[in-house]
Amino acid sequence: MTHELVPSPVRLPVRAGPGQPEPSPALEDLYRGFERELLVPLWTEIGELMPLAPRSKAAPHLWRWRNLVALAERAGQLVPLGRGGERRALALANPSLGGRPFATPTLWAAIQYLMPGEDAPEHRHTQHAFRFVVEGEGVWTVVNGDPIRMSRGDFLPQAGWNWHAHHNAARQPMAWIDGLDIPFAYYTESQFFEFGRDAIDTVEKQTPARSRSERLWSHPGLRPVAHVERAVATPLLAYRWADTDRALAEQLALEAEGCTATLSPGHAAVRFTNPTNGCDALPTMRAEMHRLRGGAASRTRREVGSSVFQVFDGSGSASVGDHRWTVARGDLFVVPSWQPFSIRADGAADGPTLDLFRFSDAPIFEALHAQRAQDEAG
Ligand code: GTQ
Ligand code: FE2
Repeated sequence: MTHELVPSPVRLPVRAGPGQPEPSPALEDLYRGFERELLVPLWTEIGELMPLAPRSKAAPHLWRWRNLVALAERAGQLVPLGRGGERRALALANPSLGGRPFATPTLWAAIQYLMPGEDAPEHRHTQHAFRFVVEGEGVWTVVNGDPIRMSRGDFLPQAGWNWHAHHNAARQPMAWIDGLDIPFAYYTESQFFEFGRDAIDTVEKQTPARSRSERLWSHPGLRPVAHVERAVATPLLAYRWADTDRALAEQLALEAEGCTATLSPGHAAVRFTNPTNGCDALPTMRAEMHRLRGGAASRTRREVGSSVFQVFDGSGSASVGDHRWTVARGDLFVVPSWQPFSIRADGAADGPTLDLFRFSDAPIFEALHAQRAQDEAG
């Protein structure tokens, strides 16, 4: 390991500004003294360190699903899967985060790919994770020995430190997206990792339609009385598309009947929550499904913290900061902290909806009482 022993030079003021000293040979000498002693004065850095509002280092960016799938398919042919590499996962690398595999300063988003019959080996880590499926089926993710079917539209949380492996029981490959708090754990230096068994049990290669977790926890409003403790992460390991779809459809129908408010006209959304406490399913990540009626637009909003969106169905446009893209099924885009964003669905009210999966780091900022949001005009 090499240590950088040369301090970065203290910025000499070109001219004195508000709260800045007059340049002089004596001042220059003082600044060289700071450098030798590894000191940096606040007055040269304060604008960058304490801006009036968040100025994200991340950039808004869009990744096209068809391009990701094509590369994942190639990786499936060329890159073997096994111990050490652990997963055939391709992470979205934000163009403004120095080439690191980070979608935002806190969030990892990757496309993962399994060939027919393949197993991703068992491991566990403190980073929280989930899978979201935009297309395909045939893979079971095995969490603490419980095989969980993965199908289109399903949200599958895997809280930190649970053993997990993935098994493709089908004759065709499958791709999905992973969301993890890897960058957050990286910057806060809080990661632990353990390898599991090299091969998962044949029992765990079973392919039940319903997992043990769902049989116990997937009954709305009903909680097993033997399990009344609050759990920091959800014990329900699969949130099925049929339920999410119905919740969104009914929300829009009730809005049309004048019986409920939505986020804005024609914009319904549901959040995936932990049935033991009503909070977010995972301690560090919020996950939601949004539905916009044809022609409807979300409000324009800025929020502390960052988000990743994936279009689940339909088409429309997304606007983030000064970027604007047309989006279609599978496309992914990131919203950096405090950048204004909005979404609009193509078509007319009686046409198809625009459905978007969204995840964010909001629970971190809410826990720290650092969350802020602002609605913008237009
Ligand atoms: O599937 O266990 O995209 O551990 C990154 C790290 C997926 C996984 C990722 C992981 C996994
Ligand atoms: Fe993992």
